Amino acid sequence: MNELTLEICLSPELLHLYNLEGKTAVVVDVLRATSCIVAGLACGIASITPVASLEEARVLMAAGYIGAGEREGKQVEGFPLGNSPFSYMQPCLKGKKVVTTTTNGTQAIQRSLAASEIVIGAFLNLSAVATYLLQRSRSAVVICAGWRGKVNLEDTLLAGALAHKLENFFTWKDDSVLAAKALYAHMRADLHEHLKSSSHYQRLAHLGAQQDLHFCLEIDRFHVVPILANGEIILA
Ligand code: 3SL
Repeated sequence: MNELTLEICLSPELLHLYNLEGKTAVVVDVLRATSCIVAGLACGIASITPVASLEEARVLMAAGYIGAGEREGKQVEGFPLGNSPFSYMQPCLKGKKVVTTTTNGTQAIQRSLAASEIVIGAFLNLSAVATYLLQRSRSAVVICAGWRGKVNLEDTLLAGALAHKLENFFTWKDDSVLAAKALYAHMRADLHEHLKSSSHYQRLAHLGAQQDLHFCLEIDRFHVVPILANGEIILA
């Protein structure tokens, strides 16, 4: 059997160093894009199409999609949804198609298209993603969305949590896996407390998104695995 490798790309700006071909890419943007996608699909949204630009999103909105737009943490004018997981969980969205564009998360997804498969990860579906990766039995790269090219603590911690769950089954050579795993081991007892001084946590706290911060750090609330298929994210 081929050796399965796990890699962690701490920022999309480092993606040129990784070969995604033949591998599963797990895109993570804990605060908040991938948490929204996981929560929305778990609560009944039919599909979520991630696009890089506001213009692309507006085209799909004109075709009947419900638009979610976020820039700099704020809801974009003219978009019915912002980037709070609670807005994605509204019963009125059941069965609907959503298009989303965010500052970092949807960009990271678009930049990972060279992978054989793209999986959406969050703390909300941590164990489901780990189990899925084991079942797929394919080498994987966790791609942390970060913030405008910079590394984010919350995405690194989620990558470390995945590495922790997979350590008996995958091998790794990169120090990014060791570092993420060590950080997670150090902070896992109280993720929320450790993240309070981190940059994006602070940004969202200033915007009044306390409820989202608590929600996005819940572990295993949903047992779903969103994957990208033909340009839209659906449940595996
Ligand atoms: O950058 C993103 O993709 C967003 O998740 C950022 S925010 O949490 O909505 O501010």
